[in-house]
Amino acid sequence: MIRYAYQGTGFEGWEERLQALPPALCSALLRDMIRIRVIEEEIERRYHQDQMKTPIHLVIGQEASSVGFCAALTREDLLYSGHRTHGAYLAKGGDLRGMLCEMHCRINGCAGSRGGSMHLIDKRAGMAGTSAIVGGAVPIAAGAALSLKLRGSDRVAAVFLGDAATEEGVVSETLNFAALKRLPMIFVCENNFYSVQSPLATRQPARDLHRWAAEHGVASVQVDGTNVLAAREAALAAVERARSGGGPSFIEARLYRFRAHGGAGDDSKTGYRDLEELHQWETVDPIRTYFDFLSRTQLADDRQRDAMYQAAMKEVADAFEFALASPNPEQKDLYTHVYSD
Ligand SMILES: Cc1ncc(C[n+]2csc(CCOP(=O)(O)OP(=O)(O)O)c2C)c(N)n1
Repeated sequence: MIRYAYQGTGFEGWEERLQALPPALCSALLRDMIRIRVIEEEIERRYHQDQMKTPIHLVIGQEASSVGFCAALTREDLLYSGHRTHGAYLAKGGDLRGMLCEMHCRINGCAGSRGGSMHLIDKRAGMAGTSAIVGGAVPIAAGAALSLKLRGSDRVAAVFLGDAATEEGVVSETLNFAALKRLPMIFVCENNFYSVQSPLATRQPARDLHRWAAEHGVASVQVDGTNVLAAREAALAAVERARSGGGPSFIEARLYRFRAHGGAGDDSKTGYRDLEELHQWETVDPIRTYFDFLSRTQLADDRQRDAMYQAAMKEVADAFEFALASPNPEQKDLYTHVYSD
């Protein structure tokens, strides 16, 4: 069976760069990852109660990528994502109550209760939209980047995509177009090695995705997607390139999803991936490795971490209560936002 091993080196050699960062930023990165994990675990715990009227794609295991990349964006920058939306939406500043209302198909849903988990949007936070069509958000982000460029804005448009999205023709076309027009755009490719239950090696010839992207004329790098600081650093360089007119960037973040492709729980027992592989990646859990690193360098301790978990648990409990107390959409609004001629 094919195995995708973790090939990074953790936080080895990162001490100096960490010391150069404001301590408040270092702990905010931890807090934001913990918050996403707690929200995701609570969604997972409640999913079988069948109150949520939506498929879900949990981001547990991939939090360093969501948080690290979004840490380099401002609220005004635009972010798009594919079906695995929760991490990007939350890290960009999306409203949790709006997200949970959306997932329960109640009024106050962030997409007007019409989209569910795969169509989260929060314009106030620059979370510009998500698409369930693999690769579908990518050309839309390019359109936004083109518009920003034509208007002389210094904002950037970024898009999260999975490894499977690189198999969609439109993603090649978009890389080509973005390079040609030097768009202020960032492709964040979260390479977790699987498309549902198909490993990368059964779908693509052996190659590094960032090298493939580079062949389109887009500045490309590969980063350890379990390392929140590495993700942030790569994103900062890409944002700087985009804002200064240097054109698009492609970042391949190698990481792992700890749960099933969709739904609650793990689906590894169906045999498409090796449990040993999952266990190896669990040893580099992005939250634990970062916390260990912060505590080694005296920047966080158990008490602070526990307080972060407590605060997130309280927030998510309140938000669930709000969503469940919200009424269903009204029949009279059925055709609002629906276009027909
Ligand atoms: C165009 C298209 N083809 C197939 C699907 C079915 N589908 C939904 S998610 C998914 C896997 C996507 O894998 P990847 O892009 O690597 O993201 P990940 O789920 O690993 O985060 C597939 C094939 C789809 N939604 N859209």
